[in-house]
Parts: sequence; C-alpha cells; structure tokens
Amino acid sequence: MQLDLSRLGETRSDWTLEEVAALHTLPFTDLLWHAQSVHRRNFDPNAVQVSTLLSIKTGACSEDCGYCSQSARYKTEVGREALLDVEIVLERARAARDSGATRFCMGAAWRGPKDREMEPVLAMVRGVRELGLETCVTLGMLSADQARQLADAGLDYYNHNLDTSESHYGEVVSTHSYQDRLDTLAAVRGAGLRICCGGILGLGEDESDRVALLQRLATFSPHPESVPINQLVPIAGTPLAGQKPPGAIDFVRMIATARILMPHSHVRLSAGRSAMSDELQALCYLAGANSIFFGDRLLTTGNPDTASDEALFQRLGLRPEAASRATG
Ligand code: SAM
Ligand code: DTB
Ligand code: SF4
Repeated sequence: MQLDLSRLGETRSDWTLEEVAALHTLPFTDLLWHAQSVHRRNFDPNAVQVSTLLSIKTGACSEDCGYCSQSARYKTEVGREALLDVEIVLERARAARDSGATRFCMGAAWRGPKDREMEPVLAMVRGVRELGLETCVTLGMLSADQARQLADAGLDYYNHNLDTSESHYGEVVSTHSYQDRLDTLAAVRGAGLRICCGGILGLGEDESDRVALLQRLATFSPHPESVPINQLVPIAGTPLAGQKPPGAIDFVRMIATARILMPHSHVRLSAGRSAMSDELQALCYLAGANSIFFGDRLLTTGNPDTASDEALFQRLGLRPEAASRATG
C-alpha cells in the first residue's frame, strides 16, 4: 500500500483501512516524526487539556461490558450507589476547578438514563457550567430527545466510546451492539453536541482491531473533538481482567496514529496512566497526546495523584491548556 505522506496533516474523513494500517505500521521514528509535525501545526505542543472525572452514579449496571467494575454481572469490589446529590457534585466540581481542571466529566453506570433521571443530570450540567468549567457527561445510550435536553442545558461534550473494532465488540459486550453505540453518537451529533469518543487497548484485540477502531473514528465527519485512548485497568472479577496488556510501543503507536488521522482533535491519554512510567507518558505527549484525566480517581479506580502529575508537567515543561468553549 502506497501511503501519500505529503497529504498527512490534511483533515479527511475518507481514510481507508489500508491507509490507516500503513500509517500505524510505519517505522516507529517515522510515525512519531509525522505525528509531531501534525501536532505542532495545529496545537501548542506544550499545552495539555486537563479534565477531572467523577462517577455520579456508581455500580449495578445492567450491561455486561467485560472490562467494567460496574457491571452487576461480575463480582467486583465496587458496590451500588445512588445518583449523587447535585450539591455534592458541584462541591466536587469546585474542588476540581480549584486544583486546575478546566473540564468536569460526570459518568453514570447506566445502559442509558431513564427520562426521570434526566432532570438531576441537567441540573448538574447547568451548575458545573456556572462554575466556569466545561461540561462532559457519559450516561450510556441516549435518545434524540435526551441528547437535545443535554444540549439545551449547555452541555459541551458527550462521551460515548466505541471501545474497539466492530468485529471484536461482540467478544467484549453482549447486552448492546456496536450499532447501538453508533446510533447514540448520531443522536448526540444531531443535537449539536461535541463528541468525546475513543477506545481501550488491552481487551484481547489484535492490531487489525486497533486499526479498524481508528479508521471508524477518523471517518466520522466531523471527527470526534476528543479522542480518549484508554489502557485497560484490569478489574478483578471481570472476564477481561487477565488479558495481556498492550505493549508500551503499541500504545504510543495508537496515540500517534490517532493524532495524524484527526489533526484537530484532542487525543486523551486516558485510563491506565497509573500503570505507566513517566517515560512512557512523555512518549505519549511526544506522539501528540494533549489531554489527560487529572485527579486521584478516574471513575472507580485510581489515577496518578495530582502532585506527581504536577511534578511530571514541571519536568517536561508542559502546562495546562486554558479553558475554551470553542475548541475540542
Ligand atoms: N455507562 C456508560 C457507557 O458505558 O457508555 C458510561 C460510563 S463507562 C464506565 C465509560 C467508559 O469508561 C467505557 O466506555 C470505557 O471505555 C471506559 N472504561 C470503563 N472501565 C474501564 C477500565 N477498566 N479500563 C479502561 N477503561 C474503562
Ligand atoms: C474514557 O474514555 N475513560 C474514562 C471516561 N472516558 C469516562 C473512564 C475510565 C474508567 C476507568 C476505570 C474506572 O475507574 O472505573
Ligand atoms: Fe455499564 Fe458503562 Fe460499565 Fe458497560 S461500561 S457495564 S454500560 S457502566
């Protein structure tokens, strides 16, 4: 396959699987060089967007996602908690803002929200927005009407991951389909919301699944504004806990390829950083990652503590990106 390297950096939504595979398998130093060039053309290379996560409704989820601590089907250490009160969420958002986050992402362990559950979530979105933070929620499947309600409340981003390739998805989840995920993404875009959509490495996928996921993401038009690349956080008691972790070089390849394919998107080095060395994280930034989750917790698992992230930023000369409602 001949890859036209002179076209790298163009914003395109017609990437073929062959082109994505050719890019993903370039010699590592070439891949990083191209990713760096594209990154520097579109972003300040030393600025990193900083989001903080909060689980607003934890555990007892009806779905069977084989990686998840919150599925009711697996015996994990995570218990069931009711939807948090709006005031508690706003307190946590204020603390996140005061420690430097510019986006607050609220996650719920739902297949999708029931209509009566929307009002408290909408109140959270309005309240977090009033604090001057960008807002993101991840609530599972949405109807077009629910997506519109979120847009009306001023939501900035909706997170809904494709996780892996369509052909591997059935090995990971059986209670909903890839098409269900695509339908929700279409509803979210239809409501005019920005999209945060990415995947997880370490679900037992092979390289062709990673390429297919990237191609799927890069053929959305427009591209998702945020692209989280997670490394599986293995959860004891879940079916996928024993999968072989992705190699560090493979993880960096995924980041670099995403950067080239989606030149204007924020690529987030997401879950899994607690298991990564500082040097691997530095390589991810070099490959074009320009967003992280900041704060001691993700949803139900740990994240590097804020002091060690601040120290790493200091050593690498990175700084948090200023908040902006206008970009992804
Ligand atoms: N229930 C909603 C859904 O599934 O879309 C929202 C919450 S769900 C926990 C959000 C995302 O977190 C999942 O799509 C998955 O990509 C990621 N995730 C969950 N557990 C993970 C784990 N153990 N390691 C890495 N990523 C994980
Ligand atoms: C995303 O891509 N990763 C985040 C967020 N979007 C919702 C979730 C990571 C969850 C990691 C496992 C846990 O803490 O439960
Ligand atoms: Fe439920 Fe989301 Fe976890 Fe799947 S990933 S089990 S839908 S909380």
